[in-house]
Amino acid sequence: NKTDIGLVGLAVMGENLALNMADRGWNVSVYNRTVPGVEEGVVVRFVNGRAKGKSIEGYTDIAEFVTSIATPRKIMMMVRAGSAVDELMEQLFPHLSEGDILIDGGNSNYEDTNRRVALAEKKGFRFVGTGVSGGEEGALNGASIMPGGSESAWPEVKPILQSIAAKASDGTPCCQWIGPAGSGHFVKMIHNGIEYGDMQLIAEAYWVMKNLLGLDNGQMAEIFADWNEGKLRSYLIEITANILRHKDRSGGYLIDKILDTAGQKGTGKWSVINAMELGMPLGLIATAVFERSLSVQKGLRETASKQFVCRRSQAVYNKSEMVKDIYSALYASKLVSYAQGFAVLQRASDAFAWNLDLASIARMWRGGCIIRSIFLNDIATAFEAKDKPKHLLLAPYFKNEMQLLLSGWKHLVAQSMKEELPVPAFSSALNYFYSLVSVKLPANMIQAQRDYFGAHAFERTDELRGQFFHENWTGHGGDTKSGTYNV
Ligand code: NBP
Repeated sequence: NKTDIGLVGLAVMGENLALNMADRGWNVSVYNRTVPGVEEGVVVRFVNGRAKGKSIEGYTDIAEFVTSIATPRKIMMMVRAGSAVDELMEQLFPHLSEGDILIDGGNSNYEDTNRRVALAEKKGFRFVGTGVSGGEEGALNGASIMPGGSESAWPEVKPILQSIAAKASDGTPCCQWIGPAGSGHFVKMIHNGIEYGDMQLIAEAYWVMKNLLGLDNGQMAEIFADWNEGKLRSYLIEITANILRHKDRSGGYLIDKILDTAGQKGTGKWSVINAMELGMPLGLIATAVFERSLSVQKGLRETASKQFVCRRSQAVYNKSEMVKDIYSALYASKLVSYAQGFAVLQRASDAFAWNLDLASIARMWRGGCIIRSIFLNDIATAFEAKDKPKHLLLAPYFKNEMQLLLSGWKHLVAQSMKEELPVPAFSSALNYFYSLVSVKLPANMIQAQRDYFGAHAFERTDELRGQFFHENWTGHGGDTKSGTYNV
């Protein structure tokens, strides 16, 4: 009797995914490399521990593991992203049969996945690179799963992957086919980038409440809990309220004792690098990544804070008015962030011929993952409209929302700046918005400067587009233009 699926890598994600699969009725073979000298390996511990009594078979020999799975085999790899995946693939290849399917569920770089899909297919196998979001809890009870790669593998892996995925409120599984090559991992990367943005925005909302309104943790928790009943309803807003209420075992609130230096594991940075490669603005996520980097320079901030003392006025603000403005800033900036993120997905889809379905992606993120929220429904609806919006903020519903939010948003940013309180993501979003809706920008000056010092040439407003002119600005420059290519 062969099993339905194999799973390699019994760390936190692998263990919980295996248990989730078994709970949905699948027979699972599990394998983890054995560290020499360790008497009781990870596999033995798992099979005799959390997996006891479940339809999970443990293997410490890779050949036996592969043989135990029904063909065409489906083998999910949940190992550390990077070279571990390549090493593992090389170890698996000699034991596979034609048509077998390798599934990489780790946070792999999409370019690695592009390469691995091609490599596996060349050898007669199939490869699925899938983002899995939702952490430990999602892995066990339902994650958001974003598979892409060898398309013929989808009907084979679909029943298993959809069964272990979260279900949105309307019952649809948060797992649909994304597209070819590394598209699944690209989408997961942008998901994580948006997560960075959402977290920075919530942190700024908290910071204004605390520093300009002087609210205590309990009062702030109530505001976030209240927002969680409205349009901002989302997992991250919900846990923010819980975090603010959480007491420390030594008394007081834990949040007040946590050092203000934020870590990062790279997917935010990758999102920004890839947006830059595609020539697309992703300023809000970039700001969120850079703010984490600045937060880590704690010693420098301590020194600087002694030399430049930010002055707060003694103004007493109307609480309900300012909370409304903070809400507007948070919601509007979040819309900007999602608009930027989805625009990057669209550009990647065009550039790599992935044919991404943005509405389907928005729906997939409604459950299981860290950025799950109800407003993803509105995003999906906007992308499904017959007249596809050129940009998310131009969809009729969001255009209307932005018009309602703008006044409170700009007021809050202006007030925070006057009070010398940093709100970098709120203001980055606002500046992006103003630039977006400006028919003219000062880029004419940049083109003039580029032409002045480097003969990069410019287009003229009074000539046909596509013709490039070079000016002899100083009277002693030559007529030779530089190439007019853009990177
Ligand atoms: P880790 O990312 O810590 O990976 C540990 C697993 O990789 C262990 O099973 C380890 O085996 C195995 N491994 C390593 Br390291 N090198 C290997 C190699 N050369 N060959 C075979 N196996 C190797 O575990 P995780 O946190 O469960 O994450 C797994 C994947 O899922 C990662 O890509 C991660 O980015 C992604 N992810 C994690 C989360 C999360 O919340 N943690 C969420 C979503 C996605 P060993 O036991 O012998 O060392």
